[in-house]
Amino acid sequence: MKVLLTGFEPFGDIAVNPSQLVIEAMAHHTLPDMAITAEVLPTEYQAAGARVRELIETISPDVVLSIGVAAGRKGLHLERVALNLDDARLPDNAGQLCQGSPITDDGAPAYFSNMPLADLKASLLEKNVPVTISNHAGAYVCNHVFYSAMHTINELGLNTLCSFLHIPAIPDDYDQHAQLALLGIVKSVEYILEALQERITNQLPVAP
Ligand code: PCA
Repeated sequence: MKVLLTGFEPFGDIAVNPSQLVIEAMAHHTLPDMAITAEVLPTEYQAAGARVRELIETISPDVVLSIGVAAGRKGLHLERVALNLDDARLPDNAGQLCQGSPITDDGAPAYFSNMPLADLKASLLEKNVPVTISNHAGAYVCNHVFYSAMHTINELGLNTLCSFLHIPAIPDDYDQHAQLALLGIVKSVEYILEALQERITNQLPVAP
């Protein structure tokens, strides 16, 4: 199973982006029968959107899971909906401020994740991972990357399963408590990939 994982660089008040740390950890992971590409994206609408598209075109992955931090949220959030919308009070790291602009003129207003989110949620809860399904990934760079990935998959007619995972913020000093929490998030990403691999290998339904 070919897997593309992405995270993000720090931005705004987020001095340490836990999604970057997850990606750095996953880049050194080997999981049986999985080829994992793990890359940290710039927190910039255009550059991040273009890069995820390029990675999908090059790798043709079976699974794309992009990861970003959502300050204020607790537990893991599997995102269901990507909107064709850039809209945030905060400029991106390139200084681009987007308020109410479409991501593309030739795409659907929204894409639904094509991952079996309810099944993933159930298997994570079985393992005591606090997780919920979210219907709104925001309209900042995370949503932009999720939308760009779904749009690319649709345009290229790929069977790639794709969703976005929002994870909680960690303290700026990145203490030992945060380090332990981060290990839990890395383990949870492994659980997600293993659950998807099982479904794909055994040809179980993967519809949402
Ligand atoms: N979180 C932001 C962008 C980068 C990240 O990690 C978001 O939720 O849009």
